[in-house]
Amino acid sequence: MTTRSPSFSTRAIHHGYNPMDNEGALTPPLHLTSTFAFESAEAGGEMFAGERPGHVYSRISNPTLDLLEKRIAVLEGAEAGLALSSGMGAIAATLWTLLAPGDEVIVDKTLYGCTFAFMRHGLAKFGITITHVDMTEPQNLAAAISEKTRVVYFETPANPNMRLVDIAAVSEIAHAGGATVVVDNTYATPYLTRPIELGADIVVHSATKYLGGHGDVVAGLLVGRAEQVSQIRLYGMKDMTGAVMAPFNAMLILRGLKTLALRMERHCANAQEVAAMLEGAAGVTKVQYPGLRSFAQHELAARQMPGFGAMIAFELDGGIEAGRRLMNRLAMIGRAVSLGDAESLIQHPASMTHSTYTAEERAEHGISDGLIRLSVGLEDVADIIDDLAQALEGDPVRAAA
Ligand code: 3LM
Repeated sequence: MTTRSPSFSTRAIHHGYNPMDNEGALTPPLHLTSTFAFESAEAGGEMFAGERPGHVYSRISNPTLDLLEKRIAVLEGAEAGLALSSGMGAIAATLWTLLAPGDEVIVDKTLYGCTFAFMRHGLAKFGITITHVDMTEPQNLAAAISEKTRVVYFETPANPNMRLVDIAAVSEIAHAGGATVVVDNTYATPYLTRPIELGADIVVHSATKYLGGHGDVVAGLLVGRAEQVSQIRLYGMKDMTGAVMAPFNAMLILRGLKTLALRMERHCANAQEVAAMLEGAAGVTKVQYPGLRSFAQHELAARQMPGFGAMIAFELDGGIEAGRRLMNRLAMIGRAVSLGDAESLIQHPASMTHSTYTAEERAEHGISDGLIRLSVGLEDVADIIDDLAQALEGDPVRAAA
């Protein structure tokens, strides 16, 4: 008998569930209930007082969510997990829990548009200072951190320009300054990066993306130390945001997680080929993909990620006008925001996902107006490349055939 602990894909399928606990049902039951009956009035009171375990109300906990929370925690190498209504729900519940007026949060230069807006127009309104630092150079954080800094927050790779942050180096500096490190791991997924193992404290996800993987659900997850996750559950989620995940959505994410490893392998392989094709295509002036040797942080990518993900940012000669023409000529790749679906999706950050930034803010935060973002899907890579090639006009693939 082996004593080796189960590997990633096995845990993604089995962790935390035994069919024999549920009449042999192979698939975990869906607990569609808002509330839970108490055995007695005293038992209910004890549950509210935190003196007796059990479920009380589905805004606080639910058995279907509980399984998903255990599963994401084990996949991320964390003590505990929490399921929320959306990625933004996870981010808001975390930051409302950790921050108070007068505190500072230091964030990387580039963030997903709504996260940027939440900080700049939400948190800032309540007396929290938001300081943007270029964390691609960890020493910049060392220079900026102060006794007011409660949280250090970043995405790696960052949405939409693919900047990477060295999680271990930044976490060390943040901890020396007494700050909590929160990482948005949506782009990488725990299959490619596990920030907790590199020193981060809390990981947040838009589970809408790769974790769900099928474009049919909006959902969020977070993981961290049990005590911190419990605080976020009982304060940030229960009282401050109410952003709990619906049980049915938890089922969809549990189903998505079962194939996460398989899907990420194919996503990465497809994206590597698409990035190489774009880099060699006439009219493409810049391709940002961590798996390319030309990528400025390729060395860090190779060290921090066993695969390079499936998000590509690129620019065309002719700027956004050329970008719009390209998008409009695509026959198979979908013109849509979101990412991580089976379908390849393309969008223009400046006018779509990152339109929450003003033009000046985009320039300051490294989001160029000509940037096009491609989420490489799971279709046959030859078909993805064909569609891009015909839309780029030169059509080298078909011409060569
Ligand atoms: C998008 N992103 O197309 P939800 N963190 C990251 C994200 O990319 C997102 C969230 C958090 C996109 C959504 S834009 C209108 C559509 C890195 C979402 C927020 O709340 O689950 O959408 O996650 O880039």
